[in-house]
This record gives sequence, C-alpha cells and structure tokens, in this order.
Amino acid sequence: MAEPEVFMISTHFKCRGGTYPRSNIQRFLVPDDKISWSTQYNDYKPPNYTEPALNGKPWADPDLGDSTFKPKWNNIDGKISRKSYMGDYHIVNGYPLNPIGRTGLCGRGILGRWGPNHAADPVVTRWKRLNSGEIVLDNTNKPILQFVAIKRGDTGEWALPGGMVDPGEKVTTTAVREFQEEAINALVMSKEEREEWTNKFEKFFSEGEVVYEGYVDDRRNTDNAWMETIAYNFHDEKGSIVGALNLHAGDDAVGVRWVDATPDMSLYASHDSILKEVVKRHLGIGKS
Ligand code: RP5
Repeated sequence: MAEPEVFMISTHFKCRGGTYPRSNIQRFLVPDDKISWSTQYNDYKPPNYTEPALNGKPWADPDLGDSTFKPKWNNIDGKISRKSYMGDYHIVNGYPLNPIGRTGLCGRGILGRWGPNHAADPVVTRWKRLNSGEIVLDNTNKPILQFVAIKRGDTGEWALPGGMVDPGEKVTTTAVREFQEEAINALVMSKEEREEWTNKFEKFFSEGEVVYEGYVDDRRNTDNAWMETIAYNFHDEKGSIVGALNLHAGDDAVGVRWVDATPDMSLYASHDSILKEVVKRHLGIGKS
C-alpha cells in the first residue's frame, strides 16, 4: 500500500524581509536562493533583537548569556519540549538554528523560547448547508467546506484559533483549550458552564485527526527561535454537533466566524496551507 503523502512546509516567506513585529527593527534581506544555511552568504549581517520585556516572564526562557540557563536542545527539557518536528536542529556558538534557514534577524525576537516554540491549532470543520439542511455546492458542483476562523487582535488577520502549548500540557488539550478560549470565549464562563460545555462536546473534541505537524511560517520567527505546530481537524460530517457551538471571540481574538475554505484564502502564518490540506483530505482535491 502506498504511504500517505506527507504534507510539509519546506521554506518561509512571511518571516523574511520587512519590519519585525512590535518593533521598528528591519530584517536583513534574505533572497530566496540564500535561505538555506548550507548556501554561503558572506555579507549576511542580520540585526540581533530579543524583546527586553521577555526578561523574567515565567513562560519565557532566560537569556542565552545567563550561565544558570542550560537548555537541553533537541530533547524534552523538564516540562518543556525542545524537540523539533523537523528533526534535530543545529546549535552554532550556543544558539539553535532555524531548521528552514535564514530569516534576516537573529536573537529571539518576541518569542518566549529559544529554538522551537510549540503551538497547537484546532481546525473545526463542517459542510456549508442551507437552512433546509441541504449541502451547498460550488460552481464545480463540489460541496463547500467551512471552518471556524478567528480574527487575531495583534495583526487583524484571520487565523485558526490556535495557541501555545503550556509546559507539560498534552498537545490535544492545548488545541481544545485554545478553541474554547478564542472561539467560545470560555474565559468568561463560570466553572459549571465550562464543565457543561466540555461534557457536551467531549466526544467530538476527542476525535481529532492530525493534519499537520511541523514548522510554521510565522512573522515572529528568527534565526534562533521559531514556531511549530500540530493541527487537528475536528470534523462534523452531519453538521449536527457544531450548530450548538455558539461562537464568541475571546482572549486574543477580536472576531470569530465560519469561513468557506476556498483555494485563494489568505490566513495568518501557514494556516492557509494547513486548511488546503484539510480540504484535500475531505474533498480528494489533488489526489490522483
Ligand atoms: C501560529 O501562532 C500557530 O500556528 C498558532 O496558531 C499561533 C500561536 O501563537 P499565539 O496565537 O498564541 O500568539 O504560529
């Protein structure tokens, strides 16, 4: 039997060029053919930037110059995973190297961890239907897949309602917790309401399928710190479960809605590539 095709992100665009988020630091120019560390780029002199406010934050690493900080690169380090889905990354002069290549900025930027910063992304999907329950078809007669998107408060872009994995947290737990916080606004629910919600959707959210694990082309990435994620698809084939979801933007999200998954959609970071993979799995688009 043929192995399933593995979907991978193998280059980056969004974390090259331009101004680094929440700063006025300009990234050093990295042409397409100079991304790879194995290509010589003698003139490469990226600025070094680590947001000073990260200092002392409980969720952030200390500075790499701190002699008490001894990270276990490429390993599980206490409750923190410093392993990359991309395989072992290199350490050069004590600094972890972005597995995709140059970004035009060294340091940690505004990311909490040196090396991989792990997130989880829930992709909650259903078929678009009329009030009568009939599935809506597009102009090629294919059913339209819809997913829950949030509008990010920081960039204003539409995105999957994902978030960072807390130390020691199971990644599946992160995906559901972030969905609750950003798309349901569970942070304002009472403990009882949250328990009721969890019981109601427990089965649905225990049956997620991994659709992607790996690097994310996130504008916060640097040469020494980068985002990685696991994306889970929670699909409601009959549309009988998610109707009761009651979407309300919460936490870092300023909007939430069901969005048609179209080939030209543009989402935060690598979320459009993840969505395309989900569409492909449900509709067979791209399969021979
Ligand atoms: C993206 O950033 C991940 O795919 C995830 O959606 C998100 C996590 O960062 P925050 O939303 O917590 O800022 O790279």
